[in-house]
Amino acid sequence: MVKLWELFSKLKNVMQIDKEQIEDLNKSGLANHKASFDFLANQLTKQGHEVDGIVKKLSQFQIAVPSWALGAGGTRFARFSYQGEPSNLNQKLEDVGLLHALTQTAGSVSLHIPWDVPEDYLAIKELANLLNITFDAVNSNTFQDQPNQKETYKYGSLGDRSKAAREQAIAHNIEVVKIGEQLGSKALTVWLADGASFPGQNNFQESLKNTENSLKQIYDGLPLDWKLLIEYKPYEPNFYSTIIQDWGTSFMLANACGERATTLVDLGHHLPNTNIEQIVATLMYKGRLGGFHFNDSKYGDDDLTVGSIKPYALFLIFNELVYGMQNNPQNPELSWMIDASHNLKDPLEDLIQSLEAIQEAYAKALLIDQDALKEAQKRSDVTLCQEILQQAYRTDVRPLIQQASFIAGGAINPLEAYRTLEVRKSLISERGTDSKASGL
Ligand SMILES: [Mn+2]
Repeated sequence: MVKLWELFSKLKNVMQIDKEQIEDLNKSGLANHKASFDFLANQLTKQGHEVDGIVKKLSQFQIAVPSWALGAGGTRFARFSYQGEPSNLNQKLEDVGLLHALTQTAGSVSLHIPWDVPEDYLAIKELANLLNITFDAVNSNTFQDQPNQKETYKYGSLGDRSKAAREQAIAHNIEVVKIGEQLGSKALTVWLADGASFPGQNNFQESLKNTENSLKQIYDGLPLDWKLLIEYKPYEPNFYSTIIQDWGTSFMLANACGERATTLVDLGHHLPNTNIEQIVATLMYKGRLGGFHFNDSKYGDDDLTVGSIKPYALFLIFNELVYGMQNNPQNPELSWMIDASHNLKDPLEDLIQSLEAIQEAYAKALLIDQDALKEAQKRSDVTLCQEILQQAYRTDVRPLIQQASFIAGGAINPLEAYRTLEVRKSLISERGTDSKASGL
């Protein structure tokens, strides 16, 4: 009895945006929205598109928010905190709940262990339920040492030459899976910092062999309805070599593990000008694209707001994703996640912008006339091929996204609603000016 009462009192204090508040806000912009939506829907219908189907796909598209992106990030030089940051797991879920209430597209959270180990599983699940969010992939952490940890990860973890360090890292991953199981997650994401900063530091073949063997042991410990997502990255924190440096290495390791092991593409984890859309196509063709980390970058793993630097590249990537979802039934259902860091902007505003950019790229990709493109390709009409892609890209699809949010009960303009409701001000008065989010 005591337990139930405690839970109730905890839930009573949850920061939430009511449906009525959003409905009220939507009233003022509704006439304008309706006019632009009807105009666009009319044009698209004339072009042969099924507008209702597109809007439905957009409202079904859910993106996981990473628990580590709700506070201010930092650079290797400094971290400037953002006021009202969530300082515990409950508050992180509240933040995702706020994003979801406004956008109706942030329906899940991706946790990082050990930063987000729940103290009370029942209470956390109740809170997630109340906020209408689920738990997406759980992330392990073997790139930093934790207090009282026996072996160090300074020189590596799953691929380290020390057997004891490898065993500790494997055990940690299995532990993360157990935590995720209790929350209803269905995937484990492994990103390794393992590598070398100087030539001669590591034996490449030994490192790869150790990593492969460790991943196989983790894979063998996965529940049968779970996926293993293997992330790759060319450099950083190591600057000479990284063991899982590219999609090919990840793909090879996934193959060595088994069918439910897949590759995770993080947009920032490529050398400049890499053709990411082609990587997406290759992996989907082979049925091995398991997940996606959205962000944007100018130079490296900059973790900037999605769509802020290269929106056309994002559109081309979505073209391959849409094609793959329609033509590659051998590929598993994808885990969609944001992996960004916010140093200047309000993290929640930044995430609203990212969610919108993802929806925008997806909507534009859905508008590509695939039949016409195939026909133009057959005739090698290169000019027309480009025109067909750009016809879709140049369409202002925002009314479609607004409609998807509106019919699902979200705000027509989430960012404006966030500001009108003064959400950050409420968060600051609730949590204070110097709260700090755990994580990077
Ligand atoms: Mn990532």
